[in-house]
Amino acid sequence: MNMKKLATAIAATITLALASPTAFAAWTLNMTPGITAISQRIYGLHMLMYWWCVAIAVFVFGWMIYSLVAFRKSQGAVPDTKLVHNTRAEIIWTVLPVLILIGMAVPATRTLIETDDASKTELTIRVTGYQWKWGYQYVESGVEVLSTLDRDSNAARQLGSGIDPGTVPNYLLSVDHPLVVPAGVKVRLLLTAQDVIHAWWVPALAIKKDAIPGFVNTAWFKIDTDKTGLYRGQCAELCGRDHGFMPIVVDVRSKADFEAWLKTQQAIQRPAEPATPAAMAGVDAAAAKTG
Ligand SMILES: [Cu+2]
Repeated sequence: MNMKKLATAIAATITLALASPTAFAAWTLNMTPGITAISQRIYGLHMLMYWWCVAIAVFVFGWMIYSLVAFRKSQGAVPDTKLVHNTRAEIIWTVLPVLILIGMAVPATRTLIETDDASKTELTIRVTGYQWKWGYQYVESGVEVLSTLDRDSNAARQLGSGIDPGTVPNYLLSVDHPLVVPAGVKVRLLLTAQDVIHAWWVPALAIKKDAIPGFVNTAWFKIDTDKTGLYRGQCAELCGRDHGFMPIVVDVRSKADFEAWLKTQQAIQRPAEPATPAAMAGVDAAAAKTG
């Protein structure tokens, strides 16, 4: 294929992709800015570093290509065989990258420290990974939710179901009971697992944390008050046969809506009464007898 044909083919491909809205929509190559201040800061860092890399690449490759073309042998260029090193050039190409790296490391470290600061949270949710579903326990109120793949996706995914997955909305990305959380509240997640290692990943929250049996990992988020709605994620640690069928859905509601939901759930679930001292004494006596 000659250069002209190749250029035409590339131009045609780009035009087609841009002209078709579906192809363009599928081109979500970049990460999401997300719905929390931290996720937006991480996105900003990512873009900052991306543009630094672009600038460095343009400079380095630009200079290299210019040198190759301008000083080619056919134009009478003669190599300088006497030059072994140039102290000034070496200082510049050492100091400049060090300054660039420091300029990237300082804001990145600052953000990293903040993502780790799960203090002063107002709500704690224990997230437990199971083969193959998620359990959410609102620690303060005792409300528990089990979140499994939605019925339509589950029916369509069965071998020989005859259902076209294209007809199922949010195929493999919907659940029966989403994780309901309030916006504008600092929420702490305590992540663990019951059987094998899972990972709780929700891009919009910029959270991807391992859920490990016997360990408790911590994460936190505070969602912008204007970002109510549904956000989707998935298990991000290969955890067995149905790893691909344990999605995550976060249902972000206003604080008032969330509290109303929590109250309803509390009424439905009626958490067990705490053990009375008399009952505990009976247990102690039984333990003493057998012990
Ligand atoms: Cu999993």
